[in-house]
Amino acid sequence: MPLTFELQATCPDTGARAGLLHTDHGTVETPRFMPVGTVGSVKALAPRTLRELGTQILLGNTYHLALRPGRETLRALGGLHRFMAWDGPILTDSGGFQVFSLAGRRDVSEDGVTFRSHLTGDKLFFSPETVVDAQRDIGSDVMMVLDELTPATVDRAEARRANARTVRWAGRAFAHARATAPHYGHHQALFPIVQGAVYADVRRESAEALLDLDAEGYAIGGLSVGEAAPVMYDMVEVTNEVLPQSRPRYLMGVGTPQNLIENVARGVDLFDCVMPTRNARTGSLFTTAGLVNIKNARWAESAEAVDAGLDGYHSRTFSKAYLRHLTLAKEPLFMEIASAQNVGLYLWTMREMRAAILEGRFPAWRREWAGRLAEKA
Ligand code: PRF
Repeated sequence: MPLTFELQATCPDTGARAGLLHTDHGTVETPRFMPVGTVGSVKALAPRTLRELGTQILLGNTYHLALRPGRETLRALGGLHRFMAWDGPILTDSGGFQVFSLAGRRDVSEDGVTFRSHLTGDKLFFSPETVVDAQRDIGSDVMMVLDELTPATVDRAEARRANARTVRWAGRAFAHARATAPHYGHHQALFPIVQGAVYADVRRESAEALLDLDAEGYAIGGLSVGEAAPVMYDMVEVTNEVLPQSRPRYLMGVGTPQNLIENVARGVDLFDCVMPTRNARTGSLFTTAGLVNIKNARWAESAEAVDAGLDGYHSRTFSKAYLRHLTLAKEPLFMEIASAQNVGLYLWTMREMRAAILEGRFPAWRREWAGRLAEKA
């Protein structure tokens, strides 16, 4: 079945929306955060835990999965859902962002990108077409087109040039996806990616050009790459003025809980970010009481729960002193508890926003929480 998006409510005072995204692996309530499972695992969290935390859709990375375990292995084992034992929806990033982060190890032409594997040093080639083929082997419910990333500092001419190529590549990706079939019996949607750096006119031009594809959803890329947060918010706003109300909008690789709130207020439905899992591994916790550095001596004898404001097992069961001890002792269990806390907090934030939008009290919720979540506990 094609991917469909059902708009349930819109906030009369902001651009916030609540909706349902129907996929062959189940329905996703939006707005939603997608935990990042780059290589087919959300670090330290088993699928059962992810479900308990409220995960409804996960993200995987084509670049990493194509390198290891490789497309043939995934194909032989029936795709990523079966391989990682996650039966909910999966969205895969195209590899564009990863390849463009390989400074000095890549060569871009109109055809595609040549790069060296960060694992073996082997020379590899990604094109708009091969990246669709790889995502067919992975079997993600939502595939992303290959895009050309630019640094935050590019000038307008370079942003226009790179975006024009991203738009041409999206056309090729859609033509290829329409000419190929999924391997595993479920539908695979393909989302194009709006680029345009920090230039409102290039962003508008990008979104308008991609409308012709009549895609099942649209992504916004090239943000949260070093620009100031208000600039990101402005770019999301101008982009969402052009994108259709009737399609889901996914803001790639964003951000802090405060960034999520501000972008939901501007009409974004889906997010992913490594921040909750990455910060967990350095002892930086997101909690309903604000930011906590669990290594701080302040918590040495704290019997308080990791986060009494959440109702998850990991957040309620263990004390801050115990988690601090595990972190300093580098005990693997600290990764599980801290990751469950941070992913749990992100999912809680999204659920709270969704409920507030459905109940017509999103502006009040935003006033109460946006600052609170960003303060030091
Ligand atoms: N493009 C792709 N993946 C991404 C991004 C992008 O622009 C970003 C930018 N924040 C994160 N992940 N393909």
